[in-house]
Amino acid sequence: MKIYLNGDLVEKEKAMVSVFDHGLLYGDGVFEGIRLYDGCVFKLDEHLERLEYSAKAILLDLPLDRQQMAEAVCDTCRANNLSNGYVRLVVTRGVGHLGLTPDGCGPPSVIIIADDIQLYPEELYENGLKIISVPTRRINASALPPAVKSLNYLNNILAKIEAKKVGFQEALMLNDKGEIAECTGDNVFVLSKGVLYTPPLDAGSLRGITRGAVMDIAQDLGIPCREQALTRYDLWTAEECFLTGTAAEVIPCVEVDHRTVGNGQPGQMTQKFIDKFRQNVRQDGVKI
Ligand code: PXG
Repeated sequence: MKIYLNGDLVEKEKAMVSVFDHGLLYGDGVFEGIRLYDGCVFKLDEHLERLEYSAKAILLDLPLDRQQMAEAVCDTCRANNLSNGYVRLVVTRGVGHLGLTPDGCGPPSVIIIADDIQLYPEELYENGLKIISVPTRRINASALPPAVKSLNYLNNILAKIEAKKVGFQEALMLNDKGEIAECTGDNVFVLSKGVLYTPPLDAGSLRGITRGAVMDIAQDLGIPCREQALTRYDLWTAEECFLTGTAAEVIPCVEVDHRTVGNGQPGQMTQKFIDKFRQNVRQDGVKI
């Protein structure tokens, strides 16, 4: 496997970063997870825009412009003969000294890994996922904008561990007001009385690319979609619920906090979103 590392494509075993890289020392950096479907990178421009915004928000100057970054992503996929997979694009503050200050750090380290993807088993798309809310909260939006996809995922990791410890594959994360923020790496949607709802970004949700794609599908299907603060009660009493993310795509959720959602089967509308999303990913990509 070839890894893109600061302009070179190097063998996996030789793809090393320094122990003084501030991405490792402090989680000081940003990243993206991107999908490749049938030789086309899905929503590449949207991912690169989000990466640029994340970098800008943390005052990190990306060493490559949009076009160069796009080429680096495509080159990495080609170098690995990949036509379907997952691309992890990471930019760290770079190598520096001990101490928080980024003064003396740099240049930023750019890492691109293109690999196969570990998806949820197909069985879960057919029967639905069961999720549980956990004690670890999403970081307050006034502390760190949730739109910044930074390398700091510790609270999401703790949430995942908490869910797994009690036998669930995915955790529902709340914000400090007790409203729904998102799952550990996926956005949340519910369908209630013909309207699709998802938490607003200031509730602590990432501006998910899949979330955006699902909102576009809702428009195409003529289903009203609202960004609205949601509580656990709204999920317990919804007719349908699903999660969205680059890795998971659109996955039905049939149980929240031991309460059955709808009739306990993936909803009909959810199935429409899954089908439409799976169609779109094969049409909307950038050829590598
Ligand atoms: N919320 C969070 C906190 C995320 O990190 C999403 C929602 C979904 O966004 P997209 O743009 O993918 O629709 C994400 C992104 C992984 C992994 O290894 C996935 C994400 C983040 C971190 C790791 O599967 N998803």
